[in-house]
Amino acid sequence: MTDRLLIRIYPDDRYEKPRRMYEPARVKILFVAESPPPDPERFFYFENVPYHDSLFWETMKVLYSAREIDRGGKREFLERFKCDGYHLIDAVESPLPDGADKERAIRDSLENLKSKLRALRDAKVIDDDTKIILISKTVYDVCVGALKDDGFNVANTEMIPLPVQGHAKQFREKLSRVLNMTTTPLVSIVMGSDSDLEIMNEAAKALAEFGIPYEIDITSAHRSPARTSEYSRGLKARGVKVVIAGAGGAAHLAGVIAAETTLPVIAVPIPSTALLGLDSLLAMVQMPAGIPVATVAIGKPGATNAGILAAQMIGLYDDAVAKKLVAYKEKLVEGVEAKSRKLKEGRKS
Ligand code: RP5
Repeated sequence: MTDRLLIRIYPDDRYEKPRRMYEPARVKILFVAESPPPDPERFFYFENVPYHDSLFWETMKVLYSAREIDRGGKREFLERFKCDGYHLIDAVESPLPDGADKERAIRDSLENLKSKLRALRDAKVIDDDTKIILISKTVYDVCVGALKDDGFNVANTEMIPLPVQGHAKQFREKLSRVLNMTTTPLVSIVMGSDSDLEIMNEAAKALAEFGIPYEIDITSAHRSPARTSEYSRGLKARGVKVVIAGAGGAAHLAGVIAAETTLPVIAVPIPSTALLGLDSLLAMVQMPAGIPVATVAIGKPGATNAGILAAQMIGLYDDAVAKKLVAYKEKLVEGVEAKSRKLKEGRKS
């Protein structure tokens, strides 16, 4: 259904291909930007772009509390963007030439944008819960009233500027405000270094599967002890319910956080040294009596389980998450049954 829809929405297949790679099954937040850039390789999501992608990176900074940007990690951010149910379309389908009258172009293409959004709604890619965030003053000015009148859930109460020409800070502040109104993170995923990100992303993916808002950040128990302490002390007041902490080597991050908060802390040992995570596992699991951390397996399976375990904690009071957990277990059963059938059929032939 979505494939058919994309072909209709993005008739120019230069844009369709990169966008299709990052099309989530269900969109939680749909960003509407101005228009695709002239060169399809410079598309907002497209990973091989070393420059002219400030909209992408400034958005990532807000969504994932990423402070320092590692451009080499773009694919990871893109994957997470998709997994978490974010998507972006443009108000104008084709690139605008330099000096074009943007306002007029967006106005002329408004009916087209509305029919795209209706098609997404009919295909259940977006629904009443999907928040639409309009990026750039022109898009906001032209579209806000028209989309609201059509029953779309526009989240902006003010325009958000494009993060160019000195507006990056204002972009981040305004986008954060809109997002904070819509989602408060319930789980904090923290890690000692950006080299842990690939593994810790698995926890993020698991949380996204259960529709649980999370934040993700880097803080180190030994390299930035004051920052770690401040971060840990502020968690509860910000509404976070569970912490997932990943670290490699001596790996005291989870223990240090647990010392500073009464929130449950789940520790993920990262295989980042010559001891392949056994060092971190033992450090984490051997917390002395009084400061527990719930330690999971080394590496990606552990990170996935940390996400599921956090979901189970949230599911104790959140019925929607509890239902998703039941459905998840049923899917596991079905998966085993399908494998069993396949095995038996293979042996017959
Ligand atoms: C730990 O040291 C981090 O959690 C990471 O696993 C390991 C190596 O960090 P980098 O040297 O890659 O920054 O604190």
